[in-house]
Amino acid sequence: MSNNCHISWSKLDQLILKADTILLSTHIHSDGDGIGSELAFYQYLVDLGKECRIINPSEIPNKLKFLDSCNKVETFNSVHVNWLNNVDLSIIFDIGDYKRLKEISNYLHNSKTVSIDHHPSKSCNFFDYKIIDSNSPATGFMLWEYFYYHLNMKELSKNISDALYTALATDTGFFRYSNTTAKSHTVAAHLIGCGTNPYEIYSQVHEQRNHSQVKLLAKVIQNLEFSDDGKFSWFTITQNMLNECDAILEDVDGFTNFSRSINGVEIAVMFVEVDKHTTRINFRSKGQYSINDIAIRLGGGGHQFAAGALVKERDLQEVKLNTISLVKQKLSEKK
Ligand SMILES: [Mn+2]
Repeated sequence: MSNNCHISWSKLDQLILKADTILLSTHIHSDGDGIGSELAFYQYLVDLGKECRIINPSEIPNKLKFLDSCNKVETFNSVHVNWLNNVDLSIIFDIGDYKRLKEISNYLHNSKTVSIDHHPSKSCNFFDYKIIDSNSPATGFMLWEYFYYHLNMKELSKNISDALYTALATDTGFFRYSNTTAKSHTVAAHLIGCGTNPYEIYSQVHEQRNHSQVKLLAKVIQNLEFSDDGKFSWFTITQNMLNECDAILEDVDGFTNFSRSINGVEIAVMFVEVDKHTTRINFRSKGQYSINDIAIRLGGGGHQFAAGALVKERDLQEVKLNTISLVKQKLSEKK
């Protein structure tokens, strides 16, 4: 495999070399890419003899717990403050915007901070050093390049391999989305060669749906709405619906992709009532229309065809009307 990697990793090596204690973290509502990247890097750093902790702003999703059989992923609470205040180096994966670290971002002023990310970076000076590759399908893919090319690690342990495979597979929709390339498959093939079993990972991530989630999906399907031309599909999940199905916010994962999968739909949007004054919006596009510009206008961000926003201090109906009109406007513009 040829190395077409243009990233300079040497600075990261120097920072790791100088650090004794290292924090790893990722964004709130962590996903397979964030958790996989953290766990792969954790294993690498512990093997180097570093004191390392993974502390995230929110709980690890149930469907990813199989990766963390040793319970290394912690959720931030006040007992971590002292450790965070004294940490030498913080490496943050897949963050997009440092605000998605939530409270953790308040305690990193004494450490060197590094962002490793494939999101288009929001211009901010929060991090001392940023390693960004927005052409990369996943942050875990970037780490694979670091290990394989920069560190010449041609053999990866199954722990690291499973974690990186999960990162790459989940961010590419198991090698279906438009960010899937020949290189994604080449990397996957290498990881399978290191012992990863693709079906085992797929089954863990996508074949453990609980009954609450299926009940909620049934409600969503019944309440799907469409624009007149059928290009735009949206749906709403209220707190009432969650309660009726005994479901939690994590259960809505993948629903927007489901509505995007409908014939003719180009843009799918999910509205989730987080509380009376907070709405979470997810955007998915089939690839003809970019939607992250709308997410950014609403205070969020993300990738060109997969983005989101959390809108506060406005009620659900108002947020919906505003967003629906922005999407319809986008669809009426020339491509
Ligand atoms: Mn990612």
